[in-house]
Amino acid sequence: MVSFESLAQSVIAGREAQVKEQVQEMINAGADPLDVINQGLIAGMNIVGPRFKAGDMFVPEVLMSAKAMSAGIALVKPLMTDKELPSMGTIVLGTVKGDLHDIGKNLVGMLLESGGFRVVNLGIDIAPEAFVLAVKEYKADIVAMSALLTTTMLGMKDTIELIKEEGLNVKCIIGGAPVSKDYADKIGADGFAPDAASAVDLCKQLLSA
Ligand code: B12
Repeated sequence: MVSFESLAQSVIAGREAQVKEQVQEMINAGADPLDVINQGLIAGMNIVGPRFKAGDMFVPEVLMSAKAMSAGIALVKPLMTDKELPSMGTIVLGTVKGDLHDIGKNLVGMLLESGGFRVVNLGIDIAPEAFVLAVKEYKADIVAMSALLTTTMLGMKDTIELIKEEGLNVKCIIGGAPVSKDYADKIGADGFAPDAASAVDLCKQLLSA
């Protein structure tokens, strides 16, 4: 059987076809789906995150790795019960109202997923009411909002206000090029992260606190 180390390397290299082949081979050989995920697929992404943060890997490469990892997970997922699927918590993710930028948000989503979180990606142009509905429906632990325009950043404040008004027990984090730690503090967000790898650390920190 192909080794977990070799599967992890295929994820790091972003070779989707090879990842699928190796995962299928492991499934056929009777490997434990959870081991395939943790020791192969996620182990690979665990190398990608820090490399990206350190500037040794760039956005297109990270996207390819994340896509390869997701393709592998899609193959093993049907073999597992919901109970077995590793989950660090549920995160509702979206780009705020009026904003159509989603490259960074999707990268954040992929790294969070590879970090073991269940991610509900609502997409772009998400109104505060839609965030609130999703938090209730998916019993989210964290709401993660992205904005790339100075004009749409205000949507984050509106969403946090509505969440507080509704009395929901959920952490709110924000990110995107025009957003800062100062802005997060100002609007009462629980956290800010400058990039996708830091977003994973931030969520782990918030949920372990
Ligand atoms: C690609 C792009 C587009 C694409 C978007 C395609 C898509 N599917 O996303 C298109 C062409 C559609 C577009 C449209 C527009 N754009 Co545009 N766009 C960009 C561009 C060049 C890159 C953005 C990007 O993808 N970066 C790469 C990703 C990986 O980085 P990122 O988004 O910052 O995400 C990282 C972090 O911020 C963080 N992060 C992101 N989200 C989150 C969320 C959380 C919770 C956390 C913790 C972290 C986090 O992690 C990510 C990964 O490390 C930027 C310029 C720039 N350099 O930022 C302009 C830019 C954002 N756009 C701009 C503008 C003005 C527009 C338009 C208004 C242009 C127009 N006149 O039509 C429209 C607006 C459309 C709309 N309503 O949203 C301006 C914004 C100016 C401002 N300050 O408001 C910018 C800065 C360009 C500029 N210098 O003028 N755009």
